[in-house]
Amino acid sequence: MGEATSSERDGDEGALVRFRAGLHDPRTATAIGRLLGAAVLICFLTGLTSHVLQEPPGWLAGSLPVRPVWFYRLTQGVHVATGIAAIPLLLAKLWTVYPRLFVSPPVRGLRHGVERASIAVLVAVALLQLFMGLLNIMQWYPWPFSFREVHFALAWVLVGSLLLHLAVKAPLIVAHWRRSGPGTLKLPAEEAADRRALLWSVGAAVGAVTVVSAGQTVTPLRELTALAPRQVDHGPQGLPITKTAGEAHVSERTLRGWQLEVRGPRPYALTLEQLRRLPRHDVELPIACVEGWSKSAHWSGVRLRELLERAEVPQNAWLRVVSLQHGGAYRVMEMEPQYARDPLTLLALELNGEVLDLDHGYPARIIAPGRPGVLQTKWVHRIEVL
Ligand code: HEM
Ligand SMILES: Nc1nc2c(c(=O)[nH]1)N[C@H]1C(S)=C(S)[C@@H](COP(=O)(O)O)O[C@H]1N2
Ligand SMILES: [Mo]
Repeated sequence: MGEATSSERDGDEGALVRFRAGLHDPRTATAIGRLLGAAVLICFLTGLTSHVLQEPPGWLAGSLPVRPVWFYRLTQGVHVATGIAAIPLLLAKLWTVYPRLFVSPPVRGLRHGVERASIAVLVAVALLQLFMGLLNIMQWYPWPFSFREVHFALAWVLVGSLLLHLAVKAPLIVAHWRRSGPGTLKLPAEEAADRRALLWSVGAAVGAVTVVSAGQTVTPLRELTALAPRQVDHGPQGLPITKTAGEAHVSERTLRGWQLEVRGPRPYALTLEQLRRLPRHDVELPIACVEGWSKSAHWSGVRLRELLERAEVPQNAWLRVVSLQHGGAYRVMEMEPQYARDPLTLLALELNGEVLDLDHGYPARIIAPGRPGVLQTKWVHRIEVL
């Protein structure tokens, strides 16, 4: 990037875009770019965490963390909050560099060509990733493909093209650090004021989008959640609902004659009455949805490990938990032994002091520490050993 401080320096480019240098100066682009880069990195790492917790590769599954109980609540809350904050950063970054995006001739040689191509990919993928993520947490699925798979693939393309971009810019970055300590490249006063105003506006925009959305997971901010897709106080028993019983086609009628089946070396089935007579345990655990909302709640029920011991299921067994729901991506969930054997993992019968609402998974649902909400299966019907 050159050091144009006036709109006229680049000739025909200047005629196309008469910009004020303070708003488009390379240092402004760099300052915003650093924040954006950090946000993308945080999104990438927390995103990978989400991926691994939901679909761990075999070699890792046995060592997924059970503590702290709010592990996924934190990582996915940070993922979505950082992703939202990245949107104004990306727009500001594009604003500071857009005169550079339309230089002519578009390609001046091999190196320049590679640079242009990497930037084109970077910009396109970053825009797609951020807006698709945003639509997803707004519960809008206008596309026919799996959000998760595409979002996962784009994450690698995004990080790859970002690294390529930094590699192409490396000589400039190095030169910048060699040549100038902070403040040596002084802008004229008026342009410096433009630059400060821009940075303050970007900061304010990032702060604003964060404050109006973070309340979906940071409970003290919940009064401010004007834009959050989830109001964490809405919903029966003080907890939001992702999929209602109606949507899952679970009703009093489909539940008639319900029994919990536990399959193992000594399989058995229990009616709800029998289940209620087993020793009760109380835990305080959050539901942390992949879509970024989360809330802690008080659960009461039977320890999963006691149900397993009754069926003489071995300590190191992997489980499959099956819901009464017909079809749907979350009907069946697998559980590694460290969760199955944890004293906090319950087959919950009560939520916040009341019998589970039908929408929260009546008669029985799984609640386990540290796991994504999608794995907290509702309307549990059968537990199998893998
Ligand atoms: C810097 C850009 C981003 C990167 C690199 C990124 C990366 C990832 C990755 C790798 C996953 C795991 C996908 C999987 O389980 O296979 C993920 C999940 C997710 N991301 Fe992002 N993400 C970014 C931005 C966003 C934004 C802006 C939002 C929303 C505002 C968002 C929302 C989500 C959601 C809701 C999930 C969970 C999907 C699911 O399991 O159903 N992401 N992200
Ligand atoms: N059977 C079944 N269980 C399910 C789901 C579902 O669609 N079907 N949704 C999951 C998701 S995505 C979340 S975040 C939690 C939400 O639990 P809640 O609706 O009780 O708040 O339930 C999980 N359990
Ligand atoms: Mo969820």
